[in-house]
Amino acid sequence: MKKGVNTNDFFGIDSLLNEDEIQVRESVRQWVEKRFMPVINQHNRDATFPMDLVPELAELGVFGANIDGYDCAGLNNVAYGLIMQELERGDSGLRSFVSVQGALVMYPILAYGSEAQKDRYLPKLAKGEMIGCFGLTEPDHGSDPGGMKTRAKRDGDKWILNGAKMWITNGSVSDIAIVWAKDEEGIVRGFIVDTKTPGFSAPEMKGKFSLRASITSELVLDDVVVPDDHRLPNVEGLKGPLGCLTQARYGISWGALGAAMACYDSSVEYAKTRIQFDKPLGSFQLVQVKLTDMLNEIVKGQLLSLHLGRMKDEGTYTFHQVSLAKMNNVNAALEIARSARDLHGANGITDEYPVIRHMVNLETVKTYEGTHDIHRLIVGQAITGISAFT
Ligand code: TGC
Ligand code: FAD
Repeated sequence: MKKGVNTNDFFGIDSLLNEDEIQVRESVRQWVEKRFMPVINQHNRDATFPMDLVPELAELGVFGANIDGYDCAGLNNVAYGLIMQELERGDSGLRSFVSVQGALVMYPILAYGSEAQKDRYLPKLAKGEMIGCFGLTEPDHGSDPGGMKTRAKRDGDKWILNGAKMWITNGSVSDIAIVWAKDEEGIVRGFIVDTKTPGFSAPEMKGKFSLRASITSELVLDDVVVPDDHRLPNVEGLKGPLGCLTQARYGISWGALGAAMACYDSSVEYAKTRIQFDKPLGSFQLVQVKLTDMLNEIVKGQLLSLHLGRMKDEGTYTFHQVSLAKMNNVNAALEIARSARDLHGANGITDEYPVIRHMVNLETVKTYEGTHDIHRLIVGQAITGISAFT
């Protein structure tokens, strides 16, 4: 048998990364391997998130890693993407925890908040001393957040919030919630809600078969009084929350590749060691084709996200391009995970191997942050100039 080539970097993509980017990737990869992998299976079985690791994640600098100042790491967007990749190589729930904190809680405060709000919240969120969640989706409004029923009624220098949010990552472990609500004129506004405020509750949602190592909650707002200085002053309209989603979707395009790589690596190892018909599985043409298809999609996805990251750093990317990358890479990762599950035979349904966990996680990743079909329609709108939604 001839020795295989290095398929970890089949297209020499490392040559397009600088030393800092590679170093960040390696340090996060090592942390995930050493600190997260030994505990993930138990957390996945118990449907819990390892909250005890939050201080170490903060120490690694992963919360709001692409933000300058406010005790954040100030990395470029490619290094940030590589962090997402390595976290999701561990588990989509781990990447979710970090992307919600950075892209959906810190980003809106940075982009739409007052200086006082930035000074008050961002350093604590960066250090993991405060955890946040993002409440956009409602029981009756998922893909169409513009139809939200949650209301914010002005009362002097205060607002009174009423409504319900659903499927909110980290809702019941959060200190603050970024809540999106319509005012009396129907204008969408963002609020930083202290989760200890009377009338606010966040019951945990149970029974998930996917993203088990991630806390998902409802948010119930029953006459929650929020001071006006907790409103995000520099944005109004649906483009506020949608602008945050662009940040998170960018990270997911990288993250999904991490999950795909974990499935691919496990498949290569399995194909070399599992013997059937007196030969390793990897000697059969059909198995080689499966491995080739996996690697093919990983390489294409890496190049897509890398170019997108460079454009993001230059400030030239569009949200339509982000939709295409999220849509493509998550779909490819899910197909890779399904193929890997098949290749592992019966072993593929146990948590002795990571593939079934990644496979079911990726069903969520394909749905949240805009479903696959919603992203196809966002790109379709860019192509035709016609919205499929109105
Ligand atoms: P539409 O008229 O298209 O847009 C309203 C305004 O927003 C602008 N816009 C965006 N801006 C920035 N980034 C984006 N991605 C944007 N998409 C649209 C748009 O230009 C317009 O601006 P303006 O100035 O003209 O007012 O609004 P629509 O109601 O027709 O929207 C339809 C649609 C489908 C695009 C949108 O609502 C959508 O993306 N739906 C999917 C919902 C979604 O992704 N929800 C995610 C919830 S958060 C979550 O899942 C967290 S998961 C946890 C984790 O990440 O780990
Ligand atoms: P629906 O909108 O009801 O869609 C159902 C199906 O119909 C999908 O296949 C969809 O593609 C299709 N569909 C809908 N509209 C159209 C159309 N116009 N044309 C064609 N097909 C269409 N949300 C938050 O705000 N914050 C969070 O932190 C968060 N975390 C989440 C964590 C998990 C584990 C999950 C599962 C979800 C989370 N979400 C969160 C919610 C997520 O963003 C929504 O589930 C997602 O936007 C889809 O909404 P929906 O589930 O209501 O599906």
